[in-house]
Amino acid sequence: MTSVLAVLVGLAVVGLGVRANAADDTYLIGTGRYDVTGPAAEVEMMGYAMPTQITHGIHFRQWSRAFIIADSSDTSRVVFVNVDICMGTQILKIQVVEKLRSLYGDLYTNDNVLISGIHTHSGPAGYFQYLLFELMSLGFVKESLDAIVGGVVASIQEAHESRQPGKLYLNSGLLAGANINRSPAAYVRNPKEERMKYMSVGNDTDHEMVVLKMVGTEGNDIGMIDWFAVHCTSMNNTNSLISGDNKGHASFLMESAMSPPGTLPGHAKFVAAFAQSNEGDVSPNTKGPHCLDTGKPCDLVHSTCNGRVEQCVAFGPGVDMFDSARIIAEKQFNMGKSLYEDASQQVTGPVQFRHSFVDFSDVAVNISGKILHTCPPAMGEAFAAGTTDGPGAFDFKQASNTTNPIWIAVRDILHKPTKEQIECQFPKPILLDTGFMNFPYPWQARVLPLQLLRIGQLVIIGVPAELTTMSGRRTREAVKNILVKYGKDEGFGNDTVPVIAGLSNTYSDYVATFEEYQEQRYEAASTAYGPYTLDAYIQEFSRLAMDLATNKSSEPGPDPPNYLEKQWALHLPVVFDAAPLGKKIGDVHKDTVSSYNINDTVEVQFWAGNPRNNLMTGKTFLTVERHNSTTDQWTVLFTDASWETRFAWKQTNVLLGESLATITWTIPPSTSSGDYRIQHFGYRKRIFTETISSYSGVSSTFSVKGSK
Ligand SMILES: *[C@@H]1O[C@H](CO)[C@@H](O)[C@H](O)[C@H]1NC(C)=O
Ligand SMILES: *[C@@H]1O[C@H](CO)[C@@H](O)[C@H](O)[C@H]1NC(C)=O
Ligand SMILES: *[C@@H]1O[C@H](CO)[C@@H](O)[C@H](O)[C@H]1NC(C)=O
Ligand SMILES: *[C@@H]1O[C@H](CO)[C@@H](O)[C@H](O)[C@H]1NC(C)=O
Ligand SMILES: *[C@@H]1O[C@H](CO)[C@@H](O)[C@H](O)[C@H]1NC(C)=O
Ligand SMILES: *[C@@H]1O[C@H](CO)[C@@H](O)[C@H](O)[C@H]1NC(C)=O
Ligand SMILES: *[C@@H]1O[C@H](CO)[C@@H](O)[C@H](O)[C@H]1NC(C)=O
Ligand SMILES: CC(=O)N[C@H]1CO[C@H](CO)[C@@H](O)[C@@H]1O
Repeated sequence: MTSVLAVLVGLAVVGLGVRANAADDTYLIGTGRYDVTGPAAEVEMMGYAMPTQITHGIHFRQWSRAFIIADSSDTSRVVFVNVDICMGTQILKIQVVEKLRSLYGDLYTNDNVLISGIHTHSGPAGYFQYLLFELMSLGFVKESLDAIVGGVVASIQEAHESRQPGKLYLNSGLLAGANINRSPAAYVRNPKEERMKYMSVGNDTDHEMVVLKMVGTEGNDIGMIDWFAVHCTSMNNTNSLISGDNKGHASFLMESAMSPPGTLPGHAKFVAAFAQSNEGDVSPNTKGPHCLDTGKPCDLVHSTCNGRVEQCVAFGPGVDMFDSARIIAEKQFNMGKSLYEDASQQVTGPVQFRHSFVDFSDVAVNISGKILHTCPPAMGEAFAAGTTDGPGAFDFKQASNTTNPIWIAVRDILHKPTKEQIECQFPKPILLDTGFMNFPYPWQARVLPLQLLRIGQLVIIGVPAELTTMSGRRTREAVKNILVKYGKDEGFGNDTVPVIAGLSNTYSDYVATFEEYQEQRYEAASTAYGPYTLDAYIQEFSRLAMDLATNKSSEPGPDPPNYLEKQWALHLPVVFDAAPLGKKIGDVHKDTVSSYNINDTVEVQFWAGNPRNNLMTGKTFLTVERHNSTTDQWTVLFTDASWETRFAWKQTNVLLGESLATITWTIPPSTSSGDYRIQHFGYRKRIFTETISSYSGVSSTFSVKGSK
């Protein structure tokens, strides 16, 4: 009797253990991080399309964080790359894959590498090949693209070199108070029954955060990826210092927390990515929109004050934008860290991937037997109205059809939409018929990449756009349903965890639901391929999911074009740098005072060279150093990648090539008493010879009355 029971129990254990056998729950895990910070001067920032928002220095550096995960037998691998930039782009992906091919043959390809942007609106622009996204940056900016390509590839190389056996765990939880919906008037158009399903998980935004924890076989911490939907628009359109915004800072906070005290930013062994998800209609500015002039709430439908958008701005929870970015970062970090610590759902099962290119200008979408079509891309009027995170200008409003004759005339000069296009995009009032604008090269993409990465029960859905909250929910649900229903043989069960990796591989603006599209707020006006864009995504992702579930390879689809050779780049190079008579570049212009206390801000100004002469990739434009009296040496405590420092650059005399670098350091409460100094490093370009050479400068030594 006992022996029969024992056998039965034994069988049951074996049965339960099928998916958790030794071969199936160990992975080869590699992590890497590299600097991608672009030109810190004179380049438009990507995101707000605000002509005056031009880089003038660095608050903290931008990084690429790469994760390679292979099955234990190393037969199949996927690469997830999270980059502190506004979005992944087609030309970026093309160049990264080309470089990887030359380094590793066909180990890393277009199909198993996913590049997702965090959506910071405070990084240099120009890393695109479609003109719509290059208008404000005066075309293509090679310096921006090269910095990102180089950093992404280097982070993948580091991950490749660091691969080690380890285990993966999943966890998820709800984070309230870190995001709000910025188009609630569109959200409420979704069916009531559907909205009721999500009342307890955030209502009109997703509160759910998903964490993938990576540990070595000895239980040593390796890294994590955290997905949470919130725009990186805590820093607003008046900011000119490069910044990873709330997600970039959350990554730094997690990496610091997992490292010995004093580890400089970018030097932690632990790699933590805070990645973007379905944040299309999701703002971090939790105080909501108000009129700047009266302080009253804006009009809900149009986001206007007295009929215009300029004064309607949403504010974050902090006293200023830096403080708001910090608070939203800390909320994500605290939640992410506790999910990491408590993660117990072990990841088991194969590593797989599927990828298809799809021509979105005409997808036949089968909606319960009725065949409907997506359209060539076009942007609606509300695209020009902007959002409450960064309003537009002129007389554009969200949710409106003003058909102002002046704009109609401008539009028709660029391209007059055909009757078919107007009907296809209806009710979107077309402002830019981008799908037909090809001068000097296309304004918007037609061919889009769709990608699934599978790591055991985790399925990462790589979307080349910004999905609204409800669009993301529908996409996740569709993919999961197919995998669970048809994928038993491939090991998919009810525990399948689908996550949206937003802004991946290519940028194609927004995706609103069909119902939200009717409201024509900003996200709908920017849903480029018409009212059935989301349905097309769901259909095509369902196809990839079906391929995954049934062990079929996926249709590769049409290759995207490469327009690198055609790019217009009107952005001017650095002319030359000089210091005023009697001064050298690197000399102090305004020095520090002799002593400071905790919370004071130290400020020093140097005669400087243009930061574009050398991006100081992997290095720094500044150091804050403490004197060690035992060794008589200086220890670097902060760099330009630190939250506590700011490096601001300003041209003071254009004709004479003179400029100043202002470095500030806000002394944090943990600082020890002692003698300190600040150094500045850079490169200057000489007149006539155009040679570029390095220089440095140092402040006077000052004392800090610290807490230790
Ligand atoms: C849910 O969101 C809608 C707006 O999208 C709002 O009107 C409603 O008050 C919210 N309900 C709750 C319970 O928060
Ligand atoms: C941006 O934030 C600053 C505070 O840091 C605030 O003074 C300014 O009004 C904000 N501007 C916009 C357009 O949001
Ligand atoms: C459309 O989908 C229905 C099922 O909803 C199917 O019966 C029909 O064959 C499909 N039509 C086409 C043209 O694929
Ligand atoms: C916008 O208004 C014009 C004139 O009233 C009308 O003809 C057109 O159909 C409207 N367009 C949309 C997309 O509603
Ligand atoms: C999976 O979920 C479905 C629907 O909730 C349920 O009917 C089914 O019993 C579940 N299967 C398992 C193995 O838990
Ligand atoms: C420094 O500022 C922090 C945050 O505002 C405050 O809590 C702390 O008391 C201040 N410390 C000193 C020594 O002023
Ligand atoms: C000074 O350097 C020595 C030798 O590296 C080290 O042991 C000591 O901790 C340092 N002191 C401070 C205050 O950092
Ligand atoms: C297309 C595809 O994924 N084929 C896989 C089907 O399953 C076998 C056995 O696991 C794999 O070797 C194939 O690669």
